[in-house]
Amino acid sequence: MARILLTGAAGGIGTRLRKLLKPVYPDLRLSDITKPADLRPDETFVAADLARIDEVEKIVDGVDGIIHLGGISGEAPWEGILQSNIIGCYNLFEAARRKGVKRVVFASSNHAVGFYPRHHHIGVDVTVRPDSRYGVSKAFGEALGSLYADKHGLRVLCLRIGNFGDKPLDKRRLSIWVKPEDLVQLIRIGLEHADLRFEIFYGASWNERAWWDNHRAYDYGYRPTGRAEDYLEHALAEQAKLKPDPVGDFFQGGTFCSQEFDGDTGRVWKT
Ligand code: 15L
Repeated sequence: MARILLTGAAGGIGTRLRKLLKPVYPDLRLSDITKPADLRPDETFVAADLARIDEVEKIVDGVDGIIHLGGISGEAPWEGILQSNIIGCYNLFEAARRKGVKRVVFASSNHAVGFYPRHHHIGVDVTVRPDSRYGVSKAFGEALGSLYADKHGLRVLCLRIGNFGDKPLDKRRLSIWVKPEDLVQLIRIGLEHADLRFEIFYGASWNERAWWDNHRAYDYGYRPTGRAEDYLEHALAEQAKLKPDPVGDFFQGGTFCSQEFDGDTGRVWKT
């Protein structure tokens, strides 16, 4: 893999990943709508608005693989999600096809399936159950990836990222935490593994309380190094500071489920 494009390079995950990816892919092109504040002289940055296909074609031109983190990274009003995550994601896959890019790693999210209750253990073969407009945009991106893989031969890996960071932030995150170095491992499978055509993996470390069956990632050689239980005390202490959230605490997606919730709790409890 010679030249790699990282979209969303100025965002939370992108800022951290840039530093971990540069030694692996020295010819790394960074993009975002605004320049990262901490851009170093040895980094290459090209600004682009994902909602404009002409700009997306420019950043995609000449790259072998794309790590697509770009877009809005949480729940937001529809217009923003539509422009950045729906139109932006379409533009990314379509520009990749037009420019002959070989591989795309798409940053999906656990929020594509956030309305599964926590007592359900799910794989990647379940029906999507988004918990937000943001989650719907991630399910859309996975569907686009599948289409471009089947119809145009693009190799695509969708990563349903849990919670990225140095340690699990609370009880929920003990089940979904992903250590930055483990996310890099997963991305490298997407960009380099010879057998990969289209897959969805969970972007999670070795979490004993996981709600997800991530065996497909392990089949491709994934060996996470982060262990959530090592941070149990910290996570439970942080949890104790939070107010109870009957809807959010029941479902995998947490506050993304309880936000704007005016559904039928009696019915959802039975799911
Ligand atoms: C996500 O998809 C978000 O991008 C991130 O900000 C967190 O909210 C994370 O999920 C999570 O579920 O903790």
